[in-house]
Amino acid sequence: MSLDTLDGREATVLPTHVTHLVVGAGFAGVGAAIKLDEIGERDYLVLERSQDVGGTWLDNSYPGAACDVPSPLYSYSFAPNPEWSMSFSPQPEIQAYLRKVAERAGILDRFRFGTTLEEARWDEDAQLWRILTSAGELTATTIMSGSGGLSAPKLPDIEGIEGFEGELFHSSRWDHSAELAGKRIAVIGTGASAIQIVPELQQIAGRLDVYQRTAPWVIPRHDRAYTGLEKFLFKRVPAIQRVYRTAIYWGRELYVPAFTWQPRLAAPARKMALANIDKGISDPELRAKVTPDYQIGCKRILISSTYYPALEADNTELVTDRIARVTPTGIVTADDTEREVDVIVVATGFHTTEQPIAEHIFGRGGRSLATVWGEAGMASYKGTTTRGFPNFFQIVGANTGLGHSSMVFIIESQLAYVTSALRRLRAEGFPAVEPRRQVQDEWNADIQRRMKRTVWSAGGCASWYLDAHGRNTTLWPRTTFTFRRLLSDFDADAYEVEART
Ligand code: N01
Repeated sequence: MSLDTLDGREATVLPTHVTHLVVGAGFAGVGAAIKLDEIGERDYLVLERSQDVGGTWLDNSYPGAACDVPSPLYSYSFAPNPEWSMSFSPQPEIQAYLRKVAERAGILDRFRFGTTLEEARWDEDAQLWRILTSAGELTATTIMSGSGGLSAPKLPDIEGIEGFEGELFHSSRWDHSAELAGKRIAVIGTGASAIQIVPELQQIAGRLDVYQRTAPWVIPRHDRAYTGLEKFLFKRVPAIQRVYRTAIYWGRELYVPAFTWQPRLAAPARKMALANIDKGISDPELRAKVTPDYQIGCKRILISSTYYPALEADNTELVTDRIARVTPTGIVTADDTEREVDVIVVATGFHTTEQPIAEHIFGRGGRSLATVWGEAGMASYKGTTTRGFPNFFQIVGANTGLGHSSMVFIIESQLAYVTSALRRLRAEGFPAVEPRRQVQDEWNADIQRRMKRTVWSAGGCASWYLDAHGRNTTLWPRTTFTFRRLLSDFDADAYEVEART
C-alpha cells in the first residue's frame, strides 16, 4: 500500500492522474478492478471510504445479517466459492469472500481505503475528470462508480428523535459496543433488515418493541448448512455448484412474469406467505396485524422462518399504532402511550431514488447529477451512462435493481458492457463519450411504459422502489438475461463521441 507517514499521521498518496478511477469496493468496485486488469487497463485506482472491501456487506454487520439470495448465485460467476457454509450466506462470509477474491486477484495495492470521493468535475477543455478526495486531488479519464444503491442510511423524521438519551443507531451502522442483553429495545421498521434483526434481539432483550408501519409479506427461509460431502464435491467437481447456481437462477427468473404482467401467478407465493404466518403465530389478533393488505411483490418479498415466532414471544410486542414522537426515554404512539426503552434501532432503509453519489458528480456545464436527476428523476442509458456526464460509468445505476434475483448477475452484465466500451475507447485514444439524448430518453420511456403494469406500480403499496413522482427508477422490469443480452456489447451508435484535444 502507498502509505506515507506524515507528522505521525498516515496519509494516502494519490497519483496526479489515473486513466480509470473506480469508486467503492463492494461487489461492483472489486469486480470492476478485476475486469480492468483482465483487459490490460492497469492504470486505475479504487477509492473506498471504509477500511476494507465489502461495501454493503461491510456496512451491514447487524446480528443476523445474511443474504436472501442463495449463496451459489450470490457470488461472481468467475469466482465460485466451494466454501459457503450455508445455503444463504451470512454477512461475515460474504465480506470474507470478497476480500479473498480481491487478494487472489492481486489488486489490493491499487485500493485506497479510508478515502472518500468528495467531488468530481468534468473539465470540458481538458476532457477529463478533476477529482477532489479526502486525501487530495487527482484527474481521471473515466470514472467507474460502484458506490451502491443502498449505501446511505435513511433516518426517520420523527419529532424528538434527536433528543433520545439512550442508545440509537441505524441497522447499517450497528453499534457493536452497545450493551443489549436484558435491555428494553425498540426496532423501528419491518423491512428486510428488521426481520433479520428482530429474532436475534428477541433472544437477548429484556423487552422488545417492534414498530410496524406496513406489514411485509414474508415467506419461509429454507436455509441449511451445506454437508461435508457437498462442500467436497463443490471443490472437486465445480460443475456441481454450477448446476446449483443454474437451477437457482432459472427458478428465480420464473418470478419475473408474476411481478410484471400477471400478478395472479404470484398466488402460490401469497399462499406460502399466509401459511408462514399461520405456522409462526397462533394468536389470531397478531396474525391479523402482520397480514399485509397489498399485493405480494409490491414491496420486496422477505424470507424468514424465525421472524413470526419472535413476534409472538413473551418479551416482544408488535406495535402498529403510528409513532407520534420520541421522548428522551422512550417512544410515544398516536394513542398517547409511552413505551420506555434503553435502545432504539432504526431499521428504516436507505436513500434509494436519490443516490448519494449524485451530489458529488458535476458534468457538462457544471451541473450535478443530483440536479439533473432532481428535475426529471433518476434516468440513465442502460443504467450505466448518463447524458451530460462523459466517460462516467455507473455500476448499479438507475433501474438496475432486482426484486427477485442476484445483483451480482446485474453487476457482471454492466461490467461486460463497460469493459467492451473501454476496449473501443482505448482503440480511439479515449475520447469523451456520452449517450445521445434521444437514445437515453427512449430507453427510459420504454422502462416506464413497462413499469405501469407491474406489481410495483399497481400493487397498492408505497415502497423505496418509487421516487417522489411515483416513478419506479430503481428496478429492472424485465428478465435478467434480457438485461445481459442488451448490455453484451458496447453500442457505439448510441453515443456521441468527442475526440480528445
Ligand atoms: O429497509 P426498507 P431495509 N416510521 O426500506 C419502515 C436490501 N436488504 O434496510 O414499509 C416507521 O425495506 C418502513 O415502513 P413502510 C433489500 O433490497 C437485503 O429493511 O415504508 N417506520 C419499512 O418497514 C431491502 O429491500 C437484505 O411503511 C418507518 C422499514 O422501515 C433493502 O436492502 C437484508 C419509517 C424500512 O424497510 C432495504 O431493506 C437487508 C418511519 N418514519 C436489506 N420510515 C438481504 O439480503 C421507514 N419505516 C437479506
